[in-house]
Amino acid sequence: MTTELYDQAKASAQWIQERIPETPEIALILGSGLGGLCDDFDDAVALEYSDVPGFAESAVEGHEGRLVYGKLAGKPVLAMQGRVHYYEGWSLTELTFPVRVFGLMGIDNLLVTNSAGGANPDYVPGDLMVITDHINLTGVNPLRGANEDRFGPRFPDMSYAYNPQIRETILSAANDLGYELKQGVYAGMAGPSYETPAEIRMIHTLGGDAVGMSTVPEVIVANHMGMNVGGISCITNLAAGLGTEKLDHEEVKEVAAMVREKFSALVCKTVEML
Ligand code: GMP
Repeated sequence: MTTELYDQAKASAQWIQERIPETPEIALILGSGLGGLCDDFDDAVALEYSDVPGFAESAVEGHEGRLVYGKLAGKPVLAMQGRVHYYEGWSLTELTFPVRVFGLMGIDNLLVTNSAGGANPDYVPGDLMVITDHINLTGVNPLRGANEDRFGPRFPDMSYAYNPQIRETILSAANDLGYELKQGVYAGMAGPSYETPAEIRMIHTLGGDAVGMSTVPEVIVANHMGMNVGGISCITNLAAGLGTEKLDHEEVKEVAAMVREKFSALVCKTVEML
């Protein structure tokens, strides 16, 4: 079963490599509404997920389903324009498959972005947060099952799940652009229901600053393969109980759209400085 996964990921990596001119230095996972960043790519090559062997397609609004190669700030990058989520029904193996493929292609750096609720009462919608660490509250782990040693060890270290150098680079990029960034811990939930106010109080008490339904599985798999990970969250809403409004994905999309340019500029500058 794991041999099969390895062979499938290898075949997918080869399929992609045959269609792009060089090995990307950085893989990007672009969350809700951020896909537009790929419009800035030079020499772009777009591959529909439906064509890429083994890739799953997201049905969530605001998520396109394309893998886009191109030059961003002069560097070869490979971006996932839209991601799939556990709550859509995909298995964690399916969901993290692209990260396996990126690792086998020899891409060393992964930059993940997402939309998240602010569980830290100091956060407001529109804030950008560098992810310093995460808390896996999904109750599941993508590495469950027999380990494939060619991907990584049975018990991977997660002490530096978010690479400190990449975090510094993101902070420097923000500084250059004159942006203020929050730094905090991302709490990953399975979803799709938003949290209750009691859950948000728990998450904040446990050390979570932002809360979302993505990222954690991909970051675990990337660490398993020894990749360096950086993460940025766009705070799209006050988490449950911190505001008076009900939570709504329309609001999440609206705020993500409002921050899109700033977010894109930060990702672009980070890529340039990495
Ligand atoms: O609006 C739902 C989508 O945005 C999901 O894909 C989540 O990852 C993310 N999201 C935005 N705000 C929140 C929030 O307050 N809680 C959680 N769990 N996810 C959120």
